[in-house]
Amino acid sequence: MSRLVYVLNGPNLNLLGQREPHLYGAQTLADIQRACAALAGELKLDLRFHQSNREYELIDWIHEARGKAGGLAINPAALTHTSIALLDALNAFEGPVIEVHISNIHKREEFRQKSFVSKRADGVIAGCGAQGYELALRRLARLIDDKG
Ligand code: CA2
Repeated sequence: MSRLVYVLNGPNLNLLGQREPHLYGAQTLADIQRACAALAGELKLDLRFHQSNREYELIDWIHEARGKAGGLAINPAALTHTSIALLDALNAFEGPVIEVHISNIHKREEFRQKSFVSKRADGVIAGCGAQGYELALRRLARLIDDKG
């Protein structure tokens, strides 16, 4: 199975570390990308890490991952709660999908407690801060290793 993995990030996550540290911590997305790259090296994963404020770009990356990536982790940000288009794109991806949220969406406003993406996700990590991305990569590596 391919050891290529995509880590995708949705709208406003480029602002991490600049505002709302009580919710999302002090790490920037660049810090998270560096940590993911280091861990991907250890796990022998080939990492593609992207962020966009545009729904269609996230969908295009999911399409790009089809047929070639062994797994995908996604923090869809606010699109989690609204986007059937993202769910449809993920449904067209064959490999394992892990949904990541830095905050615990279940502890927050009611509108954050519904996730369209969870209808497709094989695993969901929420409330583990930026470490959630590392946990997602470890889970994807395990699933890829188990499939052989
Ligand atoms: O907890 C998460 O990771 C979220 O996906 C983050 C989203 C939010 O809409 C989801 O409900 C939960 C928000 C990302 C925006 O991040 C910002 C970071 C700093 C300043 C402003 C926004």
